Amino acid sequence: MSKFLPLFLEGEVVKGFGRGSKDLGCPTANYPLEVVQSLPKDLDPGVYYGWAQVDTGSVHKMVANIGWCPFYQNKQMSVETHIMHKFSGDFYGSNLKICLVGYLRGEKNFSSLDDLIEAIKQDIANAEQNLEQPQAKTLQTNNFFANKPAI
Ligand code: ADP
Ligand code: RBF
Ligand code: MG
Repeated sequence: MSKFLPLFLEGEVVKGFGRGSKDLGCPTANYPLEVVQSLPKDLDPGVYYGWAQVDTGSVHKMVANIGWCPFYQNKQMSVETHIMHKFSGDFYGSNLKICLVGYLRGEKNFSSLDDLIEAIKQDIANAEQNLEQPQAKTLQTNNFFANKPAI
């Protein structure tokens, strides 16, 4: 199931579906299609936890949803990352690096928006816990997140 983990991804933060995830208290930074298309073909869709870095900032905990969002029946697969950090504003156009560390669950359909929000809250709590494990923590300081000088 998790033979591809840890998986490192990088790309620009683009506009998503604008469904107001932010209003739900859970903004998600979306990747462009080219990043989605670069994923291993048989990576399981679902909810992952891991680490995220905006440009050359600090490396924060994150949860990422990879898939078609059955609740919204998207036609195109998406990769969206909620970073567990309070930012002072939007960062569209910035570079986002993420490391997928572990898998939480498959994507589900929900009968109400409240149930979806409740599930996301639980994902965040599970991610918080799992990322405290020493094995997960070593990835926070992986060289992938180092600020390498431009050549
Ligand atoms: P969109 O549909 O354009 O993705 P969202 O409501 O999902 O809109 O909001 C995502 C945007 O919010 C991100 O692209 C980013 O600029 C901003 N943002 C602010 N704080 C966060 C955060 N903690 N995690 C993810 N994105 C954040
Ligand atoms: N969408 C779904 O349809 N089913 C899910 O199980 C699901 N899980 C999610 C888990 C997390 C941690 C996040 C950040 C998003 C998830 N979404 C899911 C995507 C959600 O529909 C999307 O972020 C919406 O734009 C929220 O309004
Ligand atoms: Mg989004």
